[in-house]
Amino acid sequence: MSDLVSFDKQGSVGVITVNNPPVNALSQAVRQGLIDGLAAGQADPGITAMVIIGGGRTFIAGADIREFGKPPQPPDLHAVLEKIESSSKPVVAAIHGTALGGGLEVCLACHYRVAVAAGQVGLPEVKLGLLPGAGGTQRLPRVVGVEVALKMIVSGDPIPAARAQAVGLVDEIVEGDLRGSAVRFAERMVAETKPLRRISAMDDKLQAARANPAIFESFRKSIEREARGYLAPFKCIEAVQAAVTLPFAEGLKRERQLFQECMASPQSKGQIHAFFAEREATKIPDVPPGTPARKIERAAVIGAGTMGGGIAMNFANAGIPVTVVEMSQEALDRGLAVVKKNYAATVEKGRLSQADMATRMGLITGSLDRGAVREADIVIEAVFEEMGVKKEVFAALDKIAKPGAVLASNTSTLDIDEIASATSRPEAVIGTHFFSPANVMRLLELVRGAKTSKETIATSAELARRIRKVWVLAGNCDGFIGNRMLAPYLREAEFLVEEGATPQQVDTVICDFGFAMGPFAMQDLAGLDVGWRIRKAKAAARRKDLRYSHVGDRLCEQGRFGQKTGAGWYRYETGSRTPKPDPEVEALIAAAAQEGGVARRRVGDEEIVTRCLWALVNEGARILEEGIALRSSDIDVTYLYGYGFPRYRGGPMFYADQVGLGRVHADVAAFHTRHGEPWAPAPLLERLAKEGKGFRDFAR
Ligand code: T1G
Repeated sequence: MSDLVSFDKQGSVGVITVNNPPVNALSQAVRQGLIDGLAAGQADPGITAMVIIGGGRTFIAGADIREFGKPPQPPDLHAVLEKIESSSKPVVAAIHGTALGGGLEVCLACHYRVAVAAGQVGLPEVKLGLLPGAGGTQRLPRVVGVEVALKMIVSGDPIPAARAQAVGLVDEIVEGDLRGSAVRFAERMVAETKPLRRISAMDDKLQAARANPAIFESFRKSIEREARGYLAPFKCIEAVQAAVTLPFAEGLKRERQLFQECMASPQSKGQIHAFFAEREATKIPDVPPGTPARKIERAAVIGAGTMGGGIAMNFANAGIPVTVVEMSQEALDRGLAVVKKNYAATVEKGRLSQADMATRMGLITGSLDRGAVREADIVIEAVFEEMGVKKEVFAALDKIAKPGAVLASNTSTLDIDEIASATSRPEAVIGTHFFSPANVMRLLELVRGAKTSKETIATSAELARRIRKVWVLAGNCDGFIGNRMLAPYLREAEFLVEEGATPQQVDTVICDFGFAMGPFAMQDLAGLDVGWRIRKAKAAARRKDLRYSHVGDRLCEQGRFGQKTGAGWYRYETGSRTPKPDPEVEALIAAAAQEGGVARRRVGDEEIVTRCLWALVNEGARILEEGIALRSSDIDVTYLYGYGFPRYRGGPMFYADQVGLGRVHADVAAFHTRHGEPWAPAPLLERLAKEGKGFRDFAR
């Protein structure tokens, strides 16, 4: 037997245990171990049945993703599954934790499946830009029917054991000792001489779809919007369709073809990069696992505006009592009413029960007394984005908050060290930059000040995990990682419209590239006045890096702040969020171009992509070499979860590596020649391009 798979007997049942921490991935050694275990069970006359179970915290969570792209090592998973299904002795899968991907495919090759109630099963391959490649698309529809199979495979979301039992995927939910229960279940199957159920031979659940082939076209239509730009979801549908139209063995072949098409596509590389980047971001070299972290049992939020309310909802959603402090009753009532409306909308959509809504609202308390933060383990300030206001709040918190409490600011651009200097405990101050809407957007940018302690970082990271945020640690600078890169991106977008493009052309090109939204529609959503205030503050501070198109200022001077004023870069009909091109804006742009002496011309789509993307990447390279981001993949995570960057492209830095830094640097250098200083290539980009390397190769 291999070290990672053990075989032992319990009564007349052979128990095959997979022990490959942390998630029992199906590495080569595990596959070989399974083959050996099955052979041992088969060969032993004293063995009448077998159980496959996972050691540690979970059943098998899939193929070993780290093996992808490497030369395949035998035995392949198909061979393992063929051995399981063709066994003459019943094989029972015993599921706890998560049976995912290849792990669920192992279960589907077994003759029976039992699970603990907390178990989850799913086929998440589509989230990696792939599809279930070991029979999952052929066996699952044979058990649960085509409709359920399509939902599970195309969404990639796991289902709980009870639901799995309801759809016929799990035969029994067991309590207590899983191993013992599975052995007893196997013995019962033998005693009752139950026929071995080989899923590959089952067909009845496919009849309905065979009689109604339109099911596939309508399912394709139903995902078009959400899966825009993605390859894998549509390949998944084709594979399930093959299960209905082809015999099992042919269907397997078709699945393999489609799997290889996904594996060969750049999309799976982008999505697999995103998978590991998200996990890598949580590793802070000087704040290792085990760094003491304060337990957050109570929280407080200063400010009940859009951000404050959304932040408070995160705490309530995680079961943490939170006090929201405001200056006036009217502002407090308005803020809490928005929170209530947001929860009611979620109940309306059936994604939250009325009872849960009441529980969460019950965890949110409003107060006009700053003293109410006295018991909080963390206080997050979400007040007006102005340094003076922030410092006044922190000076007050310093006197009220209990010793050891984390004092956090939701600032999106301001200097954390200057904010911390208003307190006597800068080690307890950290930036917790949420993204709007804060109860929806998954990204949390934690901003480390010069004096922020490791305990404060560890406590904030643990909190981020509890409120289900994907977090990235950023250094302290103007705009941290995300907004600092966004500034040159927006700068180029606005120069492009001055030079001849239109806002809708730029937005369309950027959306076709895969972004959830283009730069102009995004600004209208966020509000143009935020950027205007920052530009004015910088102008007042005579900041030299202030070269930008003045069209945005012209719009704001006319009170066009975006959706909230019914007009910005676009105009909006009352009650509608649909951006409509506005000839007034066209005229305003032409006037600004003339004023600036800009000769307007036809702007091509390719130029729009490269100028916007490389503006991001060039600034990203500066952020990396300054140590504001620890890794280029952290920048990718920031843009994937905070700015709607297409996941199948892996993030701006990964995308640049895929294109090749030689090409990126050449484009940037050409822009530098044509458009001047703001396009000076980042030294790191220049160096890596010369060395033929990528951002992935950059290590501090
Ligand atoms: N392969 C390799 N490493 C994996 C892995 C996998 N499948 N899953 C997790 N890890 C690593 C992860 O990088 C991290 O490493 C550590 O395990 C803990 O993970 C043929 C083709 C199971 C729900 O997509 O969703 O099967 O950072 O931090 O939050 O059809 O991991 O510590 O070095 O995420 O408790 C399909 C992927 C594969 C499941 C646990 N399976 N994993 O979550 O821990 S494709 C998946 C997860 C496939 C077949 C196809 C989650 C989890 P490190 P973690 P967690």
